[in-house]
Amino acid sequence: MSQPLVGIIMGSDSDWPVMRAAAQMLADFGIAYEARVVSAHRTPDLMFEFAEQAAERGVRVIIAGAGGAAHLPGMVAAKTTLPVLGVPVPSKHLQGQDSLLSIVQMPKGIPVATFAIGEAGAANAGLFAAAILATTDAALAQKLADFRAAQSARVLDMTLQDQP
Ligand code: RP5
Repeated sequence: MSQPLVGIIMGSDSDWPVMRAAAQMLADFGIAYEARVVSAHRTPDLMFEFAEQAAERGVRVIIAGAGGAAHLPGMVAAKTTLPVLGVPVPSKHLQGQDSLLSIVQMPKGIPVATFAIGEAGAANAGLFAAAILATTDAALAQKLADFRAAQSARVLDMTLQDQP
């Protein structure tokens, strides 16, 4: 794959089944991405290295997913001015509400765009990354418009069976 424009990172390989939805969306739009495990608390030096080097490597948007005390998106955002999109991964005991609150409650000054818990959030983060890149890519903007039109057409075609 060519030079990644989007960096997808996650705290553990156990996050991948959720974060894969972001990768799928980017792949569907033909956007070059990279996906890797970078843990805030298990590999903090790697996290800083990734965040510090992402922009100079050509990455334009970072999607960061984590579960539990999910500080990865915020810590990465602290080390780069690239847009960071945070995805709360469902956790075992609190179903991702801990992840959501950890990611969304960033103090003033370091923003993280926070998405829904789970696969919908990961997919939307992929779409949002596409929207950011589309601001300077007319062909990608057209793909996004086509995606929306196809989605609307599917809803307009919906029929409800077995109505009493
Ligand atoms: C977080 O801890 C990860 O993002 C993951 O959601 C969670 C559990 O990690 P594992 O114990 O499955 O590696 O750092």
